[in-house]
Amino acid sequence: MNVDRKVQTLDEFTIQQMRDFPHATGELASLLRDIGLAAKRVNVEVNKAGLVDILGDAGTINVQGEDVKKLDIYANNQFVGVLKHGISCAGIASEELDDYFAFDDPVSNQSKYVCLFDPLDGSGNIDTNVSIGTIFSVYRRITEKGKPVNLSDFLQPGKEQIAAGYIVYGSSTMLVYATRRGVNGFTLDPSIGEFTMSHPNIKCPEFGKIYSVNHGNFFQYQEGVKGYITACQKKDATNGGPYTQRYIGSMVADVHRSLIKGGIFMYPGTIEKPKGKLRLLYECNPFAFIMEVAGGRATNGKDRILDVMPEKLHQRSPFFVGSTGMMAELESFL
Ligand code: P6P
Repeated sequence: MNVDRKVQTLDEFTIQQMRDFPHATGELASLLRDIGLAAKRVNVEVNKAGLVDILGDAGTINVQGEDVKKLDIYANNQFVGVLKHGISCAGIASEELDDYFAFDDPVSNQSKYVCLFDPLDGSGNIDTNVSIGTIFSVYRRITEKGKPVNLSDFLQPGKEQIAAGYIVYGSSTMLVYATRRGVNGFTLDPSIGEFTMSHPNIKCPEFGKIYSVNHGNFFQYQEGVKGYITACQKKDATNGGPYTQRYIGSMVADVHRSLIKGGIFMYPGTIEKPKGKLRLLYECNPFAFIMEVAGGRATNGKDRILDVMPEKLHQRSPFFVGSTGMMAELESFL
């Protein structure tokens, strides 16, 4: 009797990982399942955001009698909620929270991991129906188990990440998850309400023909960045130019495209914001980890992003990420 599966769900994938690595405690598998559950709940609200706007004048109480919260606060609460009541995470840091949040209960204090989140990146794009996303990063705690986590558990360099991923709420809803063993993409199948493996073992092409940057800041960029952007617009660009420019203004969508099709995404520092806009810990590091596992690269214009030693939870960093060939091209200008 053939019982081979045609399509593997996220849960089946995590169980398979536990079968393949019997010594694993299953905490990371459980963490990924928790994230998948929260992502499905957020997806429901994101998909009806427009409706809520239409119904918004019904007041601040929704049909379930709950306060209608801002969507990114709602998203934050979903991810914090599943992790606080799970078995794998001792605490989280979030773009929506000023400080880290140690769960500090007997079970959580014994958990192995901490998570950092941007629960709903690009939420300003919701009212124009542009893709938005959740970004997450997982580290092993470095402080002693049995006690609450502290800031040092969160201020680890990106190269210490155990796993990272994102959910893109777009034309379809996709969860992309990376460990050192590889990057896998799961697309939400609404007919069964499960994320199902759709993009196994994602690799970033060595070259692409799409560069992604906010041209509006062009005259504020350093000379090398301006030089590279100009080179992308010329026929003699390394991979046969001129390249196409695509910039959605939603990091998850722009970097996801660069990962799948090849390309380069840049959020450089500017005269007004020398450190750029993107956050190191829960935007740059997770995407740098994912991209490197997939064969790409990520820097801050000088150093490998994953080597940067963080000093503050919400510190910003210039960010360049994408195909190795295009990153090399860029660096020849910096
Ligand atoms: P700008 C969204 O607000 C965000 O944080 C990222 O998702 C996106 O890449 C960036 O800001 C866009 O910023 O300054 O180009 O509008």
